Amino acid sequence: MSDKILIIGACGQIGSELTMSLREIYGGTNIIASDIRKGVSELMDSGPFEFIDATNKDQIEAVIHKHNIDVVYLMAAMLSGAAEMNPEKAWDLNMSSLFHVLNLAKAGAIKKIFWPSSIAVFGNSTPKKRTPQQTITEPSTVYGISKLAGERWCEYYRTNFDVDVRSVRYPGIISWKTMPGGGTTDYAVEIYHKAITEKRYECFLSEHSRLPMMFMEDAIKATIDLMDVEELKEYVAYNIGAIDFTPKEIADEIKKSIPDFEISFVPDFRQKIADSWPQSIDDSEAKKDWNWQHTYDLEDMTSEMITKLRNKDV
Ligand code: AKB
Repeated sequence: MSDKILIIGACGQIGSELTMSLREIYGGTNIIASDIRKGVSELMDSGPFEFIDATNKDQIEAVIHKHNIDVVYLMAAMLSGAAEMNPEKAWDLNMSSLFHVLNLAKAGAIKKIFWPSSIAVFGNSTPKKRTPQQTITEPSTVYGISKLAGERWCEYYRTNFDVDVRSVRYPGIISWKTMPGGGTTDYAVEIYHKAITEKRYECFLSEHSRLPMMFMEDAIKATIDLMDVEELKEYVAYNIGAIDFTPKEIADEIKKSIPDFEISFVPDFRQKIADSWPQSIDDSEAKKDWNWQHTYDLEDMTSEMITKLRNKDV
């Protein structure tokens, strides 16, 4: 019999595509989507849905019991830009939801957890190029502090209570189906939408801000592959890398399909966040331990984004 899986935060950017992929693999009825708000009809109509406020342990526990859940993907989080505006709310959402799920696993209510970490665990003192798995982690953002603390708590529950919790440090994720919200890497999604609808984009990062990024297909594959591994070899939260580019480089790639596209640069408070993050990621440990390999480069991704967005109402 298939595991019953609960996704908390199923209507967000990664959660929504993860839910649909898991439903395709394991069947709609085995995958319970949940969020504080309703999702798009594709998600609402393809399997069970429950309302859950991720900060409310009773609500999570009730749904776990109701559906006999084995595995939880906890995707609810406040991202970097939004977290700088709401530090306490971000800390509360990002940490209390994790504690609830870790404690439910410790008590034996579920057997496996996926929790997303981020390149935000790194900070200004981290080596910027090909940032290694193990290096200085001194994040300077509210979001980064919550992700680093989360990684340490996952490690603690794994070591002391034998909780099977797994994580990857997502870079910026780019997709055409669902918009991200509140992140620093969001520009790399907005740019495609604006290129198609307005042929111009005002970028909130400077033209040479290089950041690690990944196409959604690769991010979903990394998540599901890591959860499928029999046993974690070494790390609770793995670096995963794919591509890295600057706003100017992505704009130049878009111009190959939309020659009259124009970009301007008006950096805002998110520039400081971007400046504190790595430019590229060394993911050799993930490659070694669970055969991680990305597929999409900037060219493939741009061509798919433009084709798909042109066929969709944006
Ligand atoms: C953000 O920009 O906050 C996120 C992230 C890199 O974790 N996309």
